[in-house]
Amino acid sequence: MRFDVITLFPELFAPHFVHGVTRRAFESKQIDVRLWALRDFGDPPHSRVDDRPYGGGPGMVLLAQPLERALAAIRADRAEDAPAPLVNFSPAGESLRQSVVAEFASGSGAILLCARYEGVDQRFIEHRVDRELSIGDYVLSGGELPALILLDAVARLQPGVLGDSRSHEQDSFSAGLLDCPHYSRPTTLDADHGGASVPEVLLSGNHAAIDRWRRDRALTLTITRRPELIARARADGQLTGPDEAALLRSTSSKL
Ligand code: 4FV
Repeated sequence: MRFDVITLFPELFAPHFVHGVTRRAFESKQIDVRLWALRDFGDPPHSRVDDRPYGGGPGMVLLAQPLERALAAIRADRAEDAPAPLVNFSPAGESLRQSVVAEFASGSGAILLCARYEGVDQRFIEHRVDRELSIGDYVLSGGELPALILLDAVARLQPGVLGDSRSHEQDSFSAGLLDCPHYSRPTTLDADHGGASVPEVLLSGNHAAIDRWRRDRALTLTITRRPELIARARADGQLTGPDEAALLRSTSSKL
């Protein structure tokens, strides 16, 4: 799949494509990222890409025309029948969730607009942008980090990227729940490190019991920290009888 990124700072991206498990997806071009420097499409004579907001006020706004030129160049270069969606990152967008990531991970890619300054001329958004995504209720200096977050989350879902595909089947949110706790060596920490031991069930080799224990811990943590996720999982029919029993136990134990 191909992602074209419109950005004022293309140099911010490359370091993220050569480290960690996702490197394989980028180097193998499973995720083919093309970077387009918005400055190359600026208004002559000084490649201007922003100007003051009409109506006054602080800051600058990204101009529509340089963005139109960049988009036209990308569409011509992609030359695809089904035009890829143009995505703008903004606090006003729909929240980026694992379900949205999964959509992109099974698609043909997208064009990612990384805004800067106060944002983008609204006419370009209304006329050209297909989808606005938010990574959270805070204001960033630019859309590059949100774009990298989407690319990272999509890359790790590509076949063969995570050593064991169960890894992402079991992750947080793919089951609509927070993840269970994880433990590794040693089975018991020494006293000055708290002396805590690993839950016995994890050493039992009884995988049905281990899966049940992990599911129950994920449910308990989720009902405590993100009860709205439990409501959504229940509404989506993702909770079984034993799940509801575990939730009852965890909520009644708190009473
Ligand atoms: C943002 C967010 C975000 C707003 C103005 C870029 C900045 C600047 N994008 N989730 N939160 N974007 O703060 O996605 O242009």
